[in-house]
Order: sequence, then C-alpha cells, then structure tokens
Amino acid sequence: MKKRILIVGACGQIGTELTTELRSRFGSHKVIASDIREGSEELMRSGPFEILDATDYYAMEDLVMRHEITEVYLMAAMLSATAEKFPLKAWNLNMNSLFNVLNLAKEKKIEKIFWPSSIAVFGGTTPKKDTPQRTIMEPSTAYGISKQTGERWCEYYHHKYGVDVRSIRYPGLISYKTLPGGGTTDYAVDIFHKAIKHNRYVSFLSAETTLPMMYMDDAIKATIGIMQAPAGQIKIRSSYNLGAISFSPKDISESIQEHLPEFRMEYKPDFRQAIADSWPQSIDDSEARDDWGWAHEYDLEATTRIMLENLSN
Ligand code: AKB
Repeated sequence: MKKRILIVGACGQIGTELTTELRSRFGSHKVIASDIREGSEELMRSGPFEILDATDYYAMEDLVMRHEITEVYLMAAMLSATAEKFPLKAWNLNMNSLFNVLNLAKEKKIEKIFWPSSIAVFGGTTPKKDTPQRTIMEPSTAYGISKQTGERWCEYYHHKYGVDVRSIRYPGLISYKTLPGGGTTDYAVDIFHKAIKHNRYVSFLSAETTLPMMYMDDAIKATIGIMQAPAGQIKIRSSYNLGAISFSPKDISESIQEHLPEFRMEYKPDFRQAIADSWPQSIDDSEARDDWGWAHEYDLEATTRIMLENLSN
C-alpha cells in the first residue's frame, strides 16, 4: 500500500524539521502536516497542512480517512517544565493523543505509529551514568509520569493488538532552525541565541548539571531510521534508549568561549534544577545500535560550531 504520512504537532521543535525531511524524502503531497495552530511560513508553504487538536479522536480519524494516511508521527506533547505548572493538562494532552493514534492502529485505520518518549521516564532512583535500557524507573515529574505510562501502553497495544508502534527516548535536542518550548533542556538552545546577541547567559541549571543531549539532525535521522527499519528488527516496543553527547552548562559555556572568548555565564538555578537532577547524565543506547543500526554523528564541538555559524548569519 502507498505510504501517506501524517505528522501531528508538525509546528513544534521536532515536528518542523521532521516535516521538512520527510517531505524531501517521500514527496510533499505524501506528508500531511497538522497542528493546533499554523506554523512558520516555510512549513505552511511546503505542503498540505490541517488544523488538528490531537486530543480529538473524531477529528483525527476524519483526517486519517480523508488523506488515506498509513503512518502517523505523533509529536504533540507538553514538555517537562510546562507540565510541572499544568500537570493535569499535560496528562490529558500527552495521554489522550497517544490513545487516539493507538486506537486508530488497533482498528487498522493506520499501519504504523511513531511516538516520542524521553529521558524523563527515569527518576532519582535510576542509575545516573550509562543508564541501562531496563532499570529502576520512578519518574517524579508530571511529564515523566505521562511518558512512562505511555511506554507501557505502547508495549501493551503491540503485544495485545499487534499495533506497529515505534518509539525512542529523546534526550535534550539542539537546533538553530526551531526553538524548543517548555522543556528543561531548552537552555542548551537559548544559550546560543543569547551568546550571539548579548555575549552572556544566565543559566537556570547549575554549572555541573550534566544531561544527555543531541543535535537535531541526529534526532531526525533516528526518528526516520526506526520507522524505516523492518518490523522484525524492532525488538523493544516500549521505547529505545537513545544517546549521543552529554554535557553540563559549564561544558557548553567553555565550548562557546572557544569561538567567543568574551562570553560569560551566570548560574541562577530555578525549579527546573530539581527536574534535571532527577534525570540521567548519560545513556546506554547499545540496543538501538544493535537492533536497528543507530549511530550518532555530532559531538559538542560540531554542535557548537554549527549553532554559532548559522545563528550569526
Ligand atoms: C524536556 O526538557 O522536557 C525535553 C525532554 C528531555 O524530553 N527536552
């Protein structure tokens, strides 16, 4: 059957770049972008777009049937920092949107689903270094609880109803093309904007807070990679650990100073410090590497160079 893709949450940080890449690989008219509101002019002009509330099952079903969708990438979610302010809203959005796509697949209206999980599924009792795929998971944030629950439901729908759902646990993502919103790792994008504009940055995480991170091109490659892999290679149907680089605010500040020696950092940790403190510092992603050939390309040095070059332009 011919492939027709729906991206839900296409105007967000990952959705925007994913839409562009999927359209260039499979053809613009085969990739339907959707979101609760319109996105950048570039995204709106690059192919079909529909307004969609991801929590509305009937609206999603209608869109899927009208466009004869075969695959859904569900990128709509409320991230960790915002979710701490609105825990029930976060639960409703993150869970109801997931149930909508899982049920569409259960009813054979779509064939394949991508759903993003996060390092937020781990908690303060998880081993922090080289966090294994299977380990203690006691998330203490509203966002983490929704992602952990979502993972359990993905696995359940796969085993019980044969739903082809694929997922990865994203670390913090860094891109010059799109801005993140409402996450704890957002500082690692904001810092580049402020470094170029003001030569200084006030970090809401302490100097030594090391977290797993990734350059966006690697994240897009992983997302499309896991969806393109033959079903037999996807042995984990909850969500795969995915690693690339790990750094702290101090590390990234020193990396920026290599290019902008005048750059200065200050540290004023806020409520997001407790969220970051409950997350791993680095990730063991050997199962993703073995099962479907995941490999990252970008280190901190390359990420810093690309970010500064492109944002200066
Ligand atoms: C966040 O900070 O909430 C996200 C994530 C790690 O899932 N970037």
